[in-house]
Amino acid sequence: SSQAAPAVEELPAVASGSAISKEMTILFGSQTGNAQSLAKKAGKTLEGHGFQVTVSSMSDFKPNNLKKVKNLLIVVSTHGEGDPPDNALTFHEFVHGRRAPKLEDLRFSVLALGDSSYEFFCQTGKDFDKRLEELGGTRIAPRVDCDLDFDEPAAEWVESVLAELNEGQSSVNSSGTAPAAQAPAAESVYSRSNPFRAEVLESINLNGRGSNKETRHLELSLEGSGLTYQPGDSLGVYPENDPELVDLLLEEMNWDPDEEIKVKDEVVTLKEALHSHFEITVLTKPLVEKAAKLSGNEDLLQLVSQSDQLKAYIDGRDLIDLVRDFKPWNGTAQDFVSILRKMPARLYSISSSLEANPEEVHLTIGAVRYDAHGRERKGVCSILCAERLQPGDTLPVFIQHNENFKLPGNPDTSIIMIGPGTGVAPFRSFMQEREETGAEGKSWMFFGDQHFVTDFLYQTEWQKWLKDGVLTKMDVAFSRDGDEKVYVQHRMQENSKELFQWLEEGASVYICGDEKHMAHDVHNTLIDIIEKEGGLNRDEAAAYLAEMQQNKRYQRDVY
Ligand code: 2AM
Repeated sequence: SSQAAPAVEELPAVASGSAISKEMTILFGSQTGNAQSLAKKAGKTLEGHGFQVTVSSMSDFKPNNLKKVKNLLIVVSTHGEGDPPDNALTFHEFVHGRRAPKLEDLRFSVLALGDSSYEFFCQTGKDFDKRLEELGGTRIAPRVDCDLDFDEPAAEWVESVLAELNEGQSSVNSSGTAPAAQAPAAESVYSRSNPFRAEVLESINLNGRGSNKETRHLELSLEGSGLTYQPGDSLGVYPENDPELVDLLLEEMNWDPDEEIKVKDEVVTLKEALHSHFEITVLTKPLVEKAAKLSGNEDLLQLVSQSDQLKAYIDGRDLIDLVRDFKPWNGTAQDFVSILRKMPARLYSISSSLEANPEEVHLTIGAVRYDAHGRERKGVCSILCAERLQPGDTLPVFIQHNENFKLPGNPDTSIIMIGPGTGVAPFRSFMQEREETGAEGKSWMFFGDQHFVTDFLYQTEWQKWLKDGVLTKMDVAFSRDGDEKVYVQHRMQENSKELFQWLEEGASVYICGDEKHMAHDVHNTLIDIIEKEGGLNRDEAAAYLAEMQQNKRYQRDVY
């Protein structure tokens, strides 16, 4: 309803014949915090143009109020196999369900975030966009799908929304971005678009000799940056490509490494551009399609014409494979480089507490190495950290705040932490914080990895916290020490009675780590336990967990 709206100048009539309301609801669904910060930014911009804006997480929004909303912006990311973020799940389900209301008076627009190297690129945004139209809504502006480099398209989307709301002229300043679309004031000057060069203080392999794994513990200095973070936040890191891969590419393409290349407003050598400005390791569908257009190569055009073939081709292959397989490449290096994705930042869950380590940030990074299509492949950032980065070197970093993975506000609240492998990271931060602040709540850690002897990450720290009572209880699952696999969820099952008791007493549950297998299985195990110990049926048990999630007592940081 628009009774409280200030006077509106001449505005075009909408479908219902009434003037456009100056009320705007912005709902976000965010896992890592990007959609959330973009939603807030959009909110500030719209407020600057006289709108009364409500910005809310989808999980905090009462679905029954949807009917009353006149103007709705949705900012939502997509995860895994086209899945909504946790805090979008319930709302996504509601909107797609039979109880969703008719929305003939609704005007809406969707900003979708995603990663074009995944098959179901921006799927959740596409879902909402399609469904809101089906329910009778009218688009304010077309949906915008953003790849990893989302800042510019997101700002353009806000502008197009404003323009359509007949606010266009005043919204665009000379730099092309809306005036209020700047980073919040009173924070560090360093951000995603202006990263801080953090010095490496320490770099240690946490795994013992003979392990199948290499897990880097990095300590970085934030001195002089003004950057701050809370347990549960992540650190964004801009990596550089492996110089060997860069040389291989230059050779393969017969390019002059010293050729000057334009990257945005900068001019750098081709070698430098390939080293630190562009992604050369991942093939995405849009990239291969652009490459086909650029080269006009018949075989490549044929490949991109069939979605299934293209999908099979890009799996496990990189840019070097592409340029080898579809030679020769005509045209300039500049043209070729301009189809590449800008080097995206990698996000790592922070494994330290700032309270306990002033002006430092610690990371726990698993080195990624595997074979595919006859060549050894290496993770860009993890291998930079494991193999090339030395103490004294610097890394461009920024803080990615994550409101969706936070210690309980009340230090007396019990916490249950489930974090096998590098999923241990934020829980080291939680423990350091609780120790440093003298929090009294109980805490229970489930950790797992392959072998006790080589892979018990931060073992002595956990043992000390247990001894000092900072940690109440710890259960570990070493999957490859016995004849049968044991995982964290088996330890949870063995402790189901006590675990359910903790839940009943108000404990919060946190999962961090692998999404596809671990987090999924642990989620189902939680439902099993609630079903069994609570004497509920499956649906009721799922609802119990869903309610915990709604109340922020069940939080996940999964990847
Ligand atoms: P595995 O590699 O021996 O199968 C950290 O990587 C630990 O998580 C390892 O012990 C790994 O066991 C285990 N893990 C693998 N799949 C899992 C799953 N679906 N649920 C829980 N833990 C899993």
